[in-house]
Amino acid sequence: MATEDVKKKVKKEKKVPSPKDLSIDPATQELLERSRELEVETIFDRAQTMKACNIGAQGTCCKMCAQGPCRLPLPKGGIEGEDTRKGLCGATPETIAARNFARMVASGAASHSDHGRAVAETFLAAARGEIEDYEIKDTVKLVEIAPDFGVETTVEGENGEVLDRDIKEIAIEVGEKALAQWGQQSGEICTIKRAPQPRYELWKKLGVIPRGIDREVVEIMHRTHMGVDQDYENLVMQCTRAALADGWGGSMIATDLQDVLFGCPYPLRSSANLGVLKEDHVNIIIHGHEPLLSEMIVAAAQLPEMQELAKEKGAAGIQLGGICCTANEILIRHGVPLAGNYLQQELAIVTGAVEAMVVDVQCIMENVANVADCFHTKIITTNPRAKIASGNVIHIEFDEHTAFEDAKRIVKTAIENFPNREKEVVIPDESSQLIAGFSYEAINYHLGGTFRGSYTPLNDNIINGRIRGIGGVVGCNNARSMHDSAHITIIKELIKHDVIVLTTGCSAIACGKAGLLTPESAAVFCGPGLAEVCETVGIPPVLHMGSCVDNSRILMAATEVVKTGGLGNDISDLPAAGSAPEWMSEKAISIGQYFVASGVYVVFGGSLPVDGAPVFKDYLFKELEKMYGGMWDVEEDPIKHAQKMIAHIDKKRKELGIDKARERVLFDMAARREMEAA
Ligand code: MSK
Repeated sequence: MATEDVKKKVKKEKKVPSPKDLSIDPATQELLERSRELEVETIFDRAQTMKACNIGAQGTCCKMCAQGPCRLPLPKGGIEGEDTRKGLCGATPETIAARNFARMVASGAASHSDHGRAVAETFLAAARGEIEDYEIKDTVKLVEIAPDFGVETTVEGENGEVLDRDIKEIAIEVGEKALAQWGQQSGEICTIKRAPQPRYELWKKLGVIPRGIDREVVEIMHRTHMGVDQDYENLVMQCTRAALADGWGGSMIATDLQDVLFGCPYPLRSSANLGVLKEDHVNIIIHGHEPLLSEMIVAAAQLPEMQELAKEKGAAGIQLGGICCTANEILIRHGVPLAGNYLQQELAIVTGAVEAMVVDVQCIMENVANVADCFHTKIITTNPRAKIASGNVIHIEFDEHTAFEDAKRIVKTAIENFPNREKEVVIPDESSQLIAGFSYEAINYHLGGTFRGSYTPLNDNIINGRIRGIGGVVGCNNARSMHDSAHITIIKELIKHDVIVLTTGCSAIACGKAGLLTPESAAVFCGPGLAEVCETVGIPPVLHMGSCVDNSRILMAATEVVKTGGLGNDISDLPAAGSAPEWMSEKAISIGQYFVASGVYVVFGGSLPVDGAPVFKDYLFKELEKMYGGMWDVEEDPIKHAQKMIAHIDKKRKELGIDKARERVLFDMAARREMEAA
C-alpha cells in the first residue's frame, strides 16, 4: 500500500495501523507486533502520534535570531498576485528557505567530512608508525591515488633510472596532503580534478570549486546568520561549493583512505536482516558510520580468548551484525552480515537477543537507550562527539592509540552480558543472501576481465541498449513513509526497464533484505537486456557500493564511464539519474546537491523543505539544470518516481543518438525468444 493510502486509512479508521501498513519487511513487521505486545514504544508509534510541523516542512520557519521564530507558511490556496510575506527583518520566503537548505547542506557536508578527517588522522598516524593497531594495507590503491594528492610515486635513481618510491614515504605524504584539505584556505581541494575535464572547467567558470573543506562549511554558517546573505542564488552557490567539498572532498578522501587502511572492497557473499542474529550466540550490533572502530571489533571478536570467554558464559560463539552505514563498511570488507537498516535499530533490541549495541556517530536514535532499558541490552557509546544522556548507557571511549584494547573491552562487556538475558528471545526467521562490495575498481575488474580492467563493456552495453542507463538509488529510511517500500518499488521498476542500479547506505541494506543483490535476481526482476548482461558477467542487477561516504564511488564510476568514451563528454551527458526515495538526514541534502552540481538529475521521495518558497523551489528544480545539467525533483509515488528517472535516461539516450540502438536490441531479444520457442 502506498504511504498516502496508509495515511488515509489511519485517518478514516482512527486506529493504529497494522505492522503490515508500516513496513514491507517481514522481520520488521514481526518485531513491531512484539514491541506492541511488550508495550515498548518505537519510532513507528511516535510517527503516528506526532505530526510533522507544516511550516518547517515548507522550509519557511526562520529561527536564525531571537526576534522570531518567524513563520511564513504558504496561505491556503497559494499566492495570488505579489508575494508580500516577510519575516521581522524583511527576509523573504526565498531567503529563509535558502538559508535553511544551506544549513542542511552544511551539516551534511560537516558530518561526512568530519568522519573523513578522523580517518585521515588515523591514516597519517598509522603511516608514521605512531599507532600499532592500523596499517597501510592496500598499497596498490595507495599508489593509484597518490598522484591525485600531488604525491610522487617514483624517484630518480643515481643513474637516472626510475625507481619505486618507498611506500611508507608515499603514505605519510598522502596522509599529510589529505589532512591539509580540511584547513586549506585558498586554491582548490586536490581531488576535485578527478571530475571529467569539462565538469571541472564548468565549476571553475561558475566559481564553485571548493577552497578547503572546513572553510566552505563555516562560510555557510556565516552567510546564513541573521542579516548576511539575502540572495537565494548566492546562497545556493555557496551550498554547491560546500556540497562539492563533501562529495569530491571529505567523503571521497574518507573512502580512499579507508580503502588503503582496510582494503579496497571486492565482491563477497553475506546475508541481511535480523534473522542473522543467533539465539545461542553473544550478539553484538555495530551501529553508526566510522569503520575505525568496527574494524577493530571485528578483529577482537575473532580472538580465541573472546571465543573462549563466550563459551564460558554459556554461548556457542559471537555473532556480529551491522546497522546503518557501519554495517555496510564491515560487510563490504569482511562479509559481516547486515542486521538491518535505520528503522530497524530499536527492533534489533526487541529481539531480546542483543547483548550490546555499540554505536559511534550519526543516525543513532536517542530512543535506543529507552528500548534497551526494557531488555538486558547494553548501549555502548564510543565516540567523544556522540554521547547519550541516559543513566544506563555505558561510554567506553575509543581512541585510535589504544584501538584494539578498547575494542576488546567492548566485546568483553558484551560477552559478560550474555547470562543476563531476561526476556524470551524472538529472532525472526528472515535473512537473505547477497553479494556486496562493488567498489568502482571492482566494477572495472568484473566487467573488463582479469588481465585488463575496463568500463568498455559497460559503455558498450549502454550504447547497444541492453542496459538502458544507470540509476543511483541511495539514502535512508524515513518513519513518515512505509519502511523500505519506496526503495524496493523504485529499484524493481528501474531494473525491470533495464536500468542497472548502483546503491549505498540504507537503500543498499533494503535491497539486500529484498533479495535484489544476487545475480539470480536478474532473471526474476530484470528486463531482457539487463538480465542478459547480468547472466553473462555474473553480477547482480543492483550493485552494493558501500556506505553513505561511498557515494563518492558512484561519482568515480560515472567519471570512468565518461572517460571510457562513447557516452558524451561529461556526467551530465550520461543516461543516468539519482534517487533518495526515503531520505531523512541532512547528509542526504548535501549528497543531493553535489550530485546535482555534478550534472545528475536527482529525485527525492517524500518532500523537500522548499514548498513554502516557490521561486526558490523553481530555482532548484529548473534553473540549476541550465547551469549544471542536473537538477532537483521530488516524487512521492514510487512508480512515477522511477518513471521520471527512466524518462530522463531516455532523454539523454536521444541526445546521444543511441535511442535507436535500444529499439533494435529489444527487437533482437524478442526475435531470439521467438526463435528459442520455435
Ligand atoms: S545510515 S544517513 S539513515 S542512509 Fe548512512 Fe542510513 Fe541515511 Fe543514516
